[in-house]
Amino acid sequence: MDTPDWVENEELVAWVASMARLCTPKAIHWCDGSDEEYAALCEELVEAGTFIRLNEQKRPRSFLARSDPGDVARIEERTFICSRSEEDAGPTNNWMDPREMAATLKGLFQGCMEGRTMYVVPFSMGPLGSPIAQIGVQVTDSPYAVVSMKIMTRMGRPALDVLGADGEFIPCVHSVGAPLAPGQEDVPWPCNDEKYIVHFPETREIWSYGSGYGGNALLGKKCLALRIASVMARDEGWLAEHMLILGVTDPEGEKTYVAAAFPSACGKTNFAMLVPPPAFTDAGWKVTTVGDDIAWIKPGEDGRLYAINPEAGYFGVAPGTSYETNPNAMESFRSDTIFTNVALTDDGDVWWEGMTKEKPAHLIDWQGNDWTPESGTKAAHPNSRFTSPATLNPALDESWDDPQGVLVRAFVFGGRRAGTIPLVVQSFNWAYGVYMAATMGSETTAAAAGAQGVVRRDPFAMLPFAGYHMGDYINHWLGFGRKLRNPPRIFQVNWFRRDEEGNFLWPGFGENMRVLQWMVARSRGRALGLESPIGWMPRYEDIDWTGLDFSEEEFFQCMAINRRDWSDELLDVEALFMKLYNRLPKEMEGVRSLTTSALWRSPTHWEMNADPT
Ligand code: TSX
Ligand code: MN
Repeated sequence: MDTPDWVENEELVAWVASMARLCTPKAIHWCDGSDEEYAALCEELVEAGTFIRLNEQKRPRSFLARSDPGDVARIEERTFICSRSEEDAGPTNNWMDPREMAATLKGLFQGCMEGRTMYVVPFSMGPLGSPIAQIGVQVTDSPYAVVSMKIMTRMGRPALDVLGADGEFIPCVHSVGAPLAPGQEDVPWPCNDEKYIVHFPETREIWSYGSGYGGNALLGKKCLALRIASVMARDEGWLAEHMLILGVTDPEGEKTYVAAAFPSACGKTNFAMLVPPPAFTDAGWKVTTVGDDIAWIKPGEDGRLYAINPEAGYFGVAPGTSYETNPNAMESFRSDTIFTNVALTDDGDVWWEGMTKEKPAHLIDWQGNDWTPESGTKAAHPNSRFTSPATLNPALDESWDDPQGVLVRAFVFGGRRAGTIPLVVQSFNWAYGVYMAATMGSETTAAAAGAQGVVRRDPFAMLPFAGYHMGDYINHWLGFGRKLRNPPRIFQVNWFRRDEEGNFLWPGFGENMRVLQWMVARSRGRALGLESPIGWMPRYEDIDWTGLDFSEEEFFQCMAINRRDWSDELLDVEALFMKLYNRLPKEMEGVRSLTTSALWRSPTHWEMNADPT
């Protein structure tokens, strides 16, 4: 159990020793993050039956893992924010008294790694040595978590070198909660029915018990980079956001970076890796990926905003990903990838719903059973994932690993809405933009023709990820904007509007480039927009339609502001504001009431799009 000589941080050594006393593992393994270590751990996972090695020709150095069927997703009901005051966690988080929770955890973790190895996983969230990055150290008894952290973060000795002898790290404790008695045989996916995902925002600690899956087990991602980092960002004056970051290069070579927040099931990874339509690519337009899920954003000396992607890989939803919807993602997992809960083909490759038009005649499904198209079940779990390195993405931005970050000129907030919300609107100013973000939401996909699902409000797409009161979160954004010089422009988009028959009005995917182009031009003060009751909107002639047959009529359908729909919308927003009322900044109700009155006095241009009533 010797500590390697390259570990010089005494505080870390002491913490690891105390965790070992608590969890009583049979061995301690300090991860150096080398490729040899990764390969050896993968081999051990194959021998343990957790991993199936995929066809080396088709999917080099790649593996399939099948989780326990009861451990397939994040579990919001078991996620806790344990701030000293319940009020600080807010009405949208589960809270428990930190002392009570500490006692519970102590009981759970006592001896929880018996018979297993405790891995010590140092990692950097963000480019090594970046002033925006943070160092974390996860102890875990899951080798699956270790190899996933190797792909998703800058893991191992280089992170410890940045930490140095007296740097600070965020401690992350993880156990699958499945101790092994002497001689007891292990299972392929150890976990525990009792699960706890716990955050202590004041002491900046993370404790996760009982799950080996995704955000529950890879503690650098949702737990550190969003829940704990959002608290640090509030206290220190920066932003930790559930946002992708992309770069748009125009034919002159001028580059503009955009950060965008979408709730789940809106195709965030697809947008982060967007392939422009042929007419744009031919003209010299390019979209490059900095990140697909999380952005850490700090004001620079110049009063402008610089963003890094704290991650180093993609933990993406597999179903629906194809060469049609996202060729760059398809390339990113051509090799060196861990697939979880997808289907296995007869030639040792992977498959999921939506990957190809034709279903394979035979598969092994995500639970290990024989599957044919007649089975009537999903071959891959709907939340099945690929864990692939960012460096394999052909569209990776050249500055993705730049410690300084990239200059952000626009924020985009999107949702999946069948009605009401136009294709694109630019907010009048920062406060209106914060209102757009605070009120964004997605509809439950009740796909029946014309039927509209229930809108689930998801402020900033951060509802499951804010480490403190959502009202304070909105207030932090307002105060943050006041300190900026030439702040990023803020936009709202909706690729998912439908007609009465339930057909999508907008072709989406690569065609979103046309909307992106207008937003980029607006952010640089170049394109025109017309005033509407809800913000600035492009006219038909303000969008570049080269190579797409899309009529003015069709465009108006995507852009229409229907007064009855918006009256309903503004009332629905009131319900959200009631929930947050005691910490909601006054500006939010102000924007809501100004919009309510503006709706009935809109400029004439929009009358032709609006319902006349
Ligand atoms: O990811 C999506 N994006 C963003 C892409 C950059 N999806 C996939 C669903 C989300 C998980 C979309 N689906 C998008 C979109 O912009 N738009 C739609 C809706 C849609 C689906 C199919 C068609 C058009 C729109 N067209 C045909 O099927 C031919
Ligand atoms: Mn996410």
